[in-house]
Amino acid sequence: MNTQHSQEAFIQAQELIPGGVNSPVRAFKSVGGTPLFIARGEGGYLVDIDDNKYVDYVQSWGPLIFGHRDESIENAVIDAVKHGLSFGAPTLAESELAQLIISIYDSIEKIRFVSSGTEAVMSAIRLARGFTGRDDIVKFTGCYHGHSDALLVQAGSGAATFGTPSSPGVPADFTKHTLLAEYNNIESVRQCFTDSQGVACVIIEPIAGNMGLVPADKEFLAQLRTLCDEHGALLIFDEVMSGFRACLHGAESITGTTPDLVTLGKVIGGGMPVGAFGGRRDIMAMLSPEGGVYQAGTLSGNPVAMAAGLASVSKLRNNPKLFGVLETRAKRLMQGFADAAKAHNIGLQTDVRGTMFGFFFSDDEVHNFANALKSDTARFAKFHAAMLDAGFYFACSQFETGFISTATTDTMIEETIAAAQKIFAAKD
Ligand code: KE4
Repeated sequence: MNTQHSQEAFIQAQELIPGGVNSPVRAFKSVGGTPLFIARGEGGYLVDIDDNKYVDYVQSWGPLIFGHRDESIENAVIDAVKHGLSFGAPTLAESELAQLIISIYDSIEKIRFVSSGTEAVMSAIRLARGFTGRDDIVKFTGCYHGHSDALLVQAGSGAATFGTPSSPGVPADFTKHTLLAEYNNIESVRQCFTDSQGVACVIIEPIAGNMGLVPADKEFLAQLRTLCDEHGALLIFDEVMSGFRACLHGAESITGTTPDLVTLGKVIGGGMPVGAFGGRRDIMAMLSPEGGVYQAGTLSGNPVAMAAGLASVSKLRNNPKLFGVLETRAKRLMQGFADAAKAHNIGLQTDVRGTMFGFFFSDDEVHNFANALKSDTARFAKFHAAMLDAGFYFACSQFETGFISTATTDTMIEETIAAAQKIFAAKD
């Protein structure tokens, strides 16, 4: 692929924007090469500014379950724009989208909209702390919940469960109430409860997508629920990525474990900036202006974003069979990759949950972040570059998840598998 214009654009962008990007993962740092500057989306395709076309398996990191320029979402946005962009006052669209999501998620009795997943999680944690009157929170290594200070933590020294900042600029004081446990390891969670003076909440991606795709074991989530109940802590499912991507009615509907709060984003905005957090009525009642836990946002519930979200989520609710159809396509893609890798003695672990798929270059199964870190990221980087050159756009990090949209056709999937077969066959 000739990517001359992207290369030039990236040089210029780096003079203007740190790293040339407005979100770090986009810079291709973990896979190498130059990020593509995108000119437009067309259904299941991205087109870059050099007019190269790619089958898009990133879909803006999840939101675009109907692909690019979905007609109903586009018309809803255009219609909303004609009534004004923003009012800073209640609109019917906010109540409509709230009612729609509440009707789909059994665990959500009330919901608050914000403008990003980070905001949703940050607010949900403040709410959990306000509701329980406790300060400590438990998260899992490998799970990403946005970039609010308390969640930018890494494992402390030795066996300590208390986290230390994973980023400069985060004071140690801001992470001293964050404890780290190991995904799918209930003993590590028990240890956090033992070490803590009082846990306000446990937050988890029930279907983790930020260490690659690593779903939590059903039994583990059930044990998590029991542990939270024993200690009076809240259980928060961060479904910003998996919400309306793994299934229609939330991870609770396929795992059998019900959270106290859920955070959402991505698909519920249809490609526009929307995040949300919701859950039990008694907990949500603590939120300002009903209760004392403060949270606010100028563009929260923006009517244009609500229109896009309504169009997107309504179509999913009206086509519940869609997840089964897209999961079949995702499974075909992963089976094709697995068969091709096996034929060339390449260790590959694959997994699918609804429209989400993931693969690790590893001989061993991946059940937590430590396992994921052992995968061959150098081989992933080579694979990513070769697939890009062949016209297939995958997430530019081993520790991300791929997505199938309604615009990802069977033909595209077969072409993708054929490209992978060629790449695996090529000698390193
Ligand atoms: P945002 O603030 O990026 O809207 O959402 C943060 C967030 C919260 N929780 C989960 C489970 C998430 O996956 C995310 C954001 N996901 C990443 C992709 N892994 C967004 C891409 C990016 O950071 O540019």
